[in-house]
Amino acid sequence: MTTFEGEPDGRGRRIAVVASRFNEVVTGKLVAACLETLRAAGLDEEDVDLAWVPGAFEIPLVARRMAESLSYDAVICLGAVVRGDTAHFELVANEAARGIREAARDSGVPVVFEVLATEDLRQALERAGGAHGNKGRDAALAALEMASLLDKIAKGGRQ
Ligand code: INI
Repeated sequence: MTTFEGEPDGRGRRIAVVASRFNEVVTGKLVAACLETLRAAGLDEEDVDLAWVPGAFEIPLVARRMAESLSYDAVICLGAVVRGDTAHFELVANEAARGIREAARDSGVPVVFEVLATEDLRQALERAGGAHGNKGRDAALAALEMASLLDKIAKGGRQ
């Protein structure tokens, strides 16, 4: 039996980050932790590209474009949808999730989903460097792990 497991090693990787400006007090912290984690994992700065979009609703189009360019080992999506901000919370959160999933499925490139969907800003901040850690860091590690895992599967366990 072969067991496949990816490693969060950033050396030699190219990663794209798509982040939304809406609720930037949260997403800025997600982006900072994500970039710092990629750097600490060995990625060179020139091998990380960052695209800002207006809101979470716009993330899927840009994530898909970046994934389909096949220029990256993984694409990381960072956003914050807060229920208190809008009546169409569910629409924005669901469309972001669906679009990001489809970008990964259609491109074959890992597209990591860290679009927070919370009741209020406090809950979002707790996940952006507060009591619940920083989901930007988790996203970076997930992207690197997935890139490594797909490489290993492509080699069929002969490494
Ligand atoms: N976008 C977010 O990223 N988070 C939100 O909480 C949010 N709310 O609450 O409305 C939000 N709306 C904007 C949306 O993502 C689009 O940018 C906008 O609808 C234009 O297409």
